Parts: sequence; structure tokens; C-alpha cells
Amino acid sequence: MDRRLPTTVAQHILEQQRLRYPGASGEFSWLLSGITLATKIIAAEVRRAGLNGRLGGTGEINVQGEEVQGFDIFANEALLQCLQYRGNIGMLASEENEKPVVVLEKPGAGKYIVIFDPLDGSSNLDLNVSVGTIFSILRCDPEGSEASDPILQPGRCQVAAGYVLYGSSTMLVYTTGDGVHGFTLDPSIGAYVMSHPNIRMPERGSLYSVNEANADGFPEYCRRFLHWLKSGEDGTVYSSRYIGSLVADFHRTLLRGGIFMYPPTGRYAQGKLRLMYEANPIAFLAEQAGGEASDGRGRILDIQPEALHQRTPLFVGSKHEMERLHTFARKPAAV
Ligand code: AHM
Ligand code: MG
Repeated sequence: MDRRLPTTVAQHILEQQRLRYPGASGEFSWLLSGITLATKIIAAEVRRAGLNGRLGGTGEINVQGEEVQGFDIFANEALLQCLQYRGNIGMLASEENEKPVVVLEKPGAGKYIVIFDPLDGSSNLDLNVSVGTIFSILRCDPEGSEASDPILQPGRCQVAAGYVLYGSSTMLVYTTGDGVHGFTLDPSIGAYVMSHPNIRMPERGSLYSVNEANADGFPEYCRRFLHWLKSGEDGTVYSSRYIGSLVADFHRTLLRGGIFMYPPTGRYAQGKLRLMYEANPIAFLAEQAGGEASDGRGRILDIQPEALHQRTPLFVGSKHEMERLHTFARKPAAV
């Protein structure tokens, strides 16, 4: 009987490297194995969320001005520890740390920079709702870079990006610029196993995802776009879905199509989501799957970051809905 063994993420990365970069040193696979190890540790802890005393806030306020959750600290430590000793990472930067962690004495001696949101949507954990880890990998010294701060690279410079969704199952979805691949954690063998090869985002969908409670504070073109989505004008009856956990909301958008939006709001004039460790990795994945991501004016991946924790409006989804959004953004309102 021909029973093929499952393809694990480690095998997949090695195989891809062998095909695309025959001379590769294997350092990149070593780095990614740090991420898979940390996220398996986080997944195990998330599974026991009500039992390990980590639920709820710590009372501390982080660099974002938001209350730190007990799980944020745990997930941040897990990633820092698993990545710090890889030997090829010059710097690590996280939503939870105001400043990047310099891993090597000479950061330039490392090959890679890893930026992450250790546990996005962590306030949802108290309610047993899905959360995620998001990561973005850059080169320490990208070709042609003259930037004084090596971290502040536009998203198009990412060499890899992905997320882990701690949902009804745990899934790792990543890209190295050669399509998007999804792996499901098989708890019986403790490995991420290929379950979603070559994910393509549908050209159009029938779902939109936005925190509509903020709609009065959205730019005018967003309100007109929302109205259009609900009008049924192009023959699609749109329905709405909003979890309030970016990784889960994006994962659905990736697989089902449609659009996810976090526009500027009355409270967050620049949008709420962070460019370098939320919008950039999500945008890289979306584009690699055939979708689009913008801040309403231009491509997310072309934004030159000015600060590590900078926020940006984010619109991401299928080509059809993104094209319509941009039409509204360009067209002034009729007076
Ligand atoms: P966090 O990084 O502090 O967890 O916040 C980001 C989360 C995203 O997961 C989600 O898309 C968004 O905040 C939801 O915000 P809101 O509650 O304003 O709709
Ligand atoms: Mg976050």
C-alpha cells in the first residue's frame, strides 16, 4: 500500500531552498525552525488558556498605550528565547518591546532581522476566540539599502512573512515570495504538516470585514464603499464577518476572498494596525496569493516606514473588491 508520509514545514522549506537557491547555507531554515518551535510552545499554552492563570491584563500599559495581557508577555518571551540563539539574527523587534532587541554585538554580522507581533488579538483570549502570531523577516543588509536604520525597510524588502493562527486547529501560513503555503499542526506528532499548498485568494468574494461601529469616523470614500457593498449593485449580496482578531479575519479573507478593512477612525487617525509587524506581512501574503493590500492610497508594501511601531490604515482582499475600493478612493463625492 502506498502510504506517503506527510510533508512537514521543515521539509517544505528545505525542498524549496534546494530548488530555488541550490547554494543556500540552510541558515534560513534554521531561523524558521525557531519560529515553529516558539509557536508550538505558544499553541500548547493557548490550548490550556483557562487553566494556566495567564488570562486577563497585567495592569501594565505597553508602548502602544494598550494594556499588556499575561499571554503577550509569555508569547514574546517564547519567541525571543527561541530566536535569540540562532546565530544568524542580528536584531529582533516586537510589538511588546519599545526598542528592537540587538541580538548580536554587531547586528550587521547577522543575516536577518525578525519583526513580530507575538500574540495579536490577545484580549480575545479571555473569551476563547482565535488569536495569532505574525512575523516578518528582513535581511540585515538588503541590496542597495542606504537607510540609516536597518529595520526601517519597506515591506517589499521582506524575504519571508507569515502567521500562526491559534484557532480550532493551529495553522502556520507563510510565504518566501514563491506562493503561500499552509500547514496544520498535527498534535499527535508535534509537527506542522502541509495541508494547504499554493493558497490562492479568490478573485472576488462575498464577505466584508470591518469594525462598523467606527464607520462615522471613516474617511468619506470608505463610507461610500461600504454603502456600495451593501447595495447589491454589482450582483453580489455581501455579508459581513468581523472577529476582531486580525490573523483570523485575514485567514478567512485569504481563503474565501472579499475584503478586510481597518480604515482611519475618529480614535485612530492613522488606522489602528501596525505597519511593520501587522500590515506588511499580511500584505506580502495577500499579494503572493493573488490579492492586494493598500492603505487606501497606495500599496502597503511600498510605504517607507518612519518608525517601528508606526500605524497604517489597512485594506486587504480580493482584486475585485480592492479595485472597487480604489475607484471610490479616487472619485470625489458628488456634491
Ligand atoms: P493588538 O495587536 O493589540 O492585539 O490589536 C490588534 C487587533 C487586531 O487583531 C484586530 O484586527 C484589531 O485589533 C481589532 O480592533 P478593534 O477592536 O478596534 O476592532
Ligand atoms: Mg497586534
